[in-house]
Amino acid sequence: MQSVHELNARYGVGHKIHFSADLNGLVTLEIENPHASAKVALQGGHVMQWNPRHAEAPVLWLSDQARFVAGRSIRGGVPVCWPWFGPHATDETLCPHGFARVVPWDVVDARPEADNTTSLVLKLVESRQVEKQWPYDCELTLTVNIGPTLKMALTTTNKGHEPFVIGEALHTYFQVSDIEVVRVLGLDHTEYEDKVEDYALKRQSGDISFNDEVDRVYLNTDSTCVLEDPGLRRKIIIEKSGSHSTVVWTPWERKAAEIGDLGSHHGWRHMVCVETSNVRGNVVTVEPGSAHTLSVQYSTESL
Ligand code: TA6
Repeated sequence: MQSVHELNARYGVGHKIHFSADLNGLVTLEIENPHASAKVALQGGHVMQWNPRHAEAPVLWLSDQARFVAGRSIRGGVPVCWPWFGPHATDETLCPHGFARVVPWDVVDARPEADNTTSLVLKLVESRQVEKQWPYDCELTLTVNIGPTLKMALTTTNKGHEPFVIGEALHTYFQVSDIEVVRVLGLDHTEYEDKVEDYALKRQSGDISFNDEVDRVYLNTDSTCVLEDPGLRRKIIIEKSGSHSTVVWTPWERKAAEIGDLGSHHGWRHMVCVETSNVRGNVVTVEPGSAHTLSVQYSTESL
């Protein structure tokens, strides 16, 4: 008897691109194709879920305490941090990690591809709220391809006459069996700033494992990272371009309790963030009339 998993993989479900609005008016886009299913919130251009049919467990972690409220960031999936990372340089009243993840985005394109994947192009909607925080003639788009891999490209276009500097990250929450059994490979010998120790500058030795809060900004690295999870018998491969920083984060128990929406039943144990980014010493200057793209591809393999 074939499993549902095998039946789906064999017959697929055709293509579905379905928009719906919840009671708060937040618009969600559900995607089904023979390779994968996904869920995207238009607010923030926020990919919340990606479930390739070959995977035994979701690849992205979404908190069961995530709040779907206009103007609030959704805990989990792939929050888009832009045009700054961390606290604003001068105004602490502004949203940490920038406003992109908490403002409306619009659909530029959503279509099935010949290879049975689904492509989306989303664009941040210009508004007074955005202009007040970011007084530049600028466009931000996110191109997403949903299939056996998840591909994302965040493009900043400077349509004005003066350069500007951006900090940015795809702040991705990956689903793991348990934070204490996973390792992150690919950053050996890489310099990093340790936010747990007041940004002390250190160098990575070997693979990254976790037994307490980790909040590290790995600098000047374009390395592919691999998240190995023996508990789920899988590895997640994180290939990037246009990115020179990688942030690795687990809040651990105390910080998770402070943050408050990291999931019931120790939800923090089942996630780790590996964030493709340009932050701290790797922020990007976008010259007038030019565009900059940060891209990433997630794929999974059995361990
Ligand atoms: O990327 C790690 C980090 O900067 C942590 O310091 C923590 O603040 C996390 O992001 C979550 O930030 P958020 O604003 O989404 O709660």
